[in-house]
Amino acid sequence: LLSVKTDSFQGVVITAGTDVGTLYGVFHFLRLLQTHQPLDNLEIRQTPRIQRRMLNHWDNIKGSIEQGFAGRSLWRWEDLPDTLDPRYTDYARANASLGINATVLNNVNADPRILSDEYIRKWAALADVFRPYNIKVYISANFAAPMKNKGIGSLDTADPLDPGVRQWWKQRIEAIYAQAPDFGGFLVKADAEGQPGPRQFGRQFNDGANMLAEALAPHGGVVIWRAFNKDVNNEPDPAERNFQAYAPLDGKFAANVFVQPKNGPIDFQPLEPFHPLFGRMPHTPLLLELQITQEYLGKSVHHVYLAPLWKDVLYSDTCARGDGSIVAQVIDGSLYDRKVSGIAGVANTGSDRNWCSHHFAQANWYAFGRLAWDHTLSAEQIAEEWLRMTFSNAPEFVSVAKGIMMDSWPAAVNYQTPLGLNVVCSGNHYDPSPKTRNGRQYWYADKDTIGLDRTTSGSGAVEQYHSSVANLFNNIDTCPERFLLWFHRVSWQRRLSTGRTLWEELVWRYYDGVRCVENMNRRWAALKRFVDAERFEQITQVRQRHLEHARFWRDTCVSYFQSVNELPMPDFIATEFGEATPPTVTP
Ligand code: GCW
Repeated sequence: LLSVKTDSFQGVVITAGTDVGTLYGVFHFLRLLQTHQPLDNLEIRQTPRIQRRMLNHWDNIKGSIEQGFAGRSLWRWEDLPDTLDPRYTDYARANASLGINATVLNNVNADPRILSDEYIRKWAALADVFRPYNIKVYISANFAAPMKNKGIGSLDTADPLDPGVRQWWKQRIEAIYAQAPDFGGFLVKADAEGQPGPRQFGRQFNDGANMLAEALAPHGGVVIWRAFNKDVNNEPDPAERNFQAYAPLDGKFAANVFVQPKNGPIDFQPLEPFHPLFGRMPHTPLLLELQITQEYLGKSVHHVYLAPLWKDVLYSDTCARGDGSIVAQVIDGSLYDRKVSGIAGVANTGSDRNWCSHHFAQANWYAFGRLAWDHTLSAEQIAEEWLRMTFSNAPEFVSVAKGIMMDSWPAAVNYQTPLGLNVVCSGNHYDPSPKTRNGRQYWYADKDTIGLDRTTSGSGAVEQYHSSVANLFNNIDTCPERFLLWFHRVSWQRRLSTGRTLWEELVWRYYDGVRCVENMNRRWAALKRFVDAERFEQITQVRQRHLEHARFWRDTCVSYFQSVNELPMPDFIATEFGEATPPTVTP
């Protein structure tokens, strides 16, 4: 984008080396207009830092969405390919405005029918709609599809080294490219949570991935193989599993295979240390999986702005090639001078009229796209852009609303999983359930202590990190307190940096998290004059539910932990937080 002024012309020139570059340039120009930026001295040149900027939809063929909280799937499979909902175009345009250039249409818990001729025709029609917006379609493949697809050859094995199986995939892939010539490739969840995989047939992950990769390679397709394999080994610590399964396979994957770990080693918790695989698989392109949909972060009820969480992961130092080898450099390829790169976000879109249910949840879709394009953007800047384009450019509105957004994630960590706790939730991943989760899998509380000892004198899990990182986490004095109970088993009486004991600090954080939500809501109430009545009312209502649920988390957790350690409630509850009585909820 270049502002030009001559005697006969004044304007902005938008140009690029490719057509799609021009499209992105125009969207950027619109963003400048909508956010009221000056246009007279533009000299903006951009290239995306990450090549594959993908949404992963966990949409099922029957129309439901796994961990989706914004209505039914956008894809109307029964009407495709003949009827094309205009929302498909809106979806593509919205994504293109952020630079998102890839979408996996179906759930990683994949229905094999998606690979049938009938369904290929359906999703090839979606690919046709998305193509002008530079969005490539990918599909989640069920690894046992050769055994499950009646009518397209039903084999009695899916062993990746079996010639018949290899042939089956080759033919399916040819059928796909005949309909969708720019098909991106397969995303695969293998040997995890009941999904089939090569291990079932006595083979390794790389055997499975490479078999698919070989069939896709002549067409330019790739395999994205998820490093999420709960069922694979008997390792009781879920934080260790995926590293153990994948680190030994580094260098054994074909050139067109990506391995896709989640941001942390367990599962999209409110806060996790970065996944130890980042920086420990130098010969394999790793594609980072983030979760935009708020599976563990209050679903569509809690307002949690996720850009700070993602920035936190992207800017974690793996130390893989000396200090300053951040996760973002592993992902964008710069750390290893790699030519290929990718990032994925599990989508939070659905057929709700506003796409994402909670009005503020849309900021997370937006932020994912912006960070995938340029991870150096700050969470504040992205929030500000989104607020200005979504609600108002009024400076008083923007600064207050941005403050609310920026406070929301730290608050959620505090009222759900402070100090390195994780998986405190019940099976619905929404409500608290500390009583059923107390154990040696996630954390363990008894009368005197709490936390898991993952240090070198405990399970040794910390050694999955590069030694500089491992040393930091291993030492209780240098381990960041927000990860304390993740790596250490700690006495309730230990004094922390705040001067409070561990028990006091835990209580403090639960109360402080809720107080922060109260504060967010008060600030929101003052913004009424900037927002239309309909959205203001909807947001105000859902904020009230958010607050009540945050209190439920606090009261359930604090009273449960107190029932375990039998310590008195700290005095500051009355003095600092104005609660005369301790919580009475029975966990
Ligand atoms: O966290 C779990 C979710 C599952 C999901 C799985 C995965 C798609 O509860 O719903 O399945 O992770 O990431 O594969």
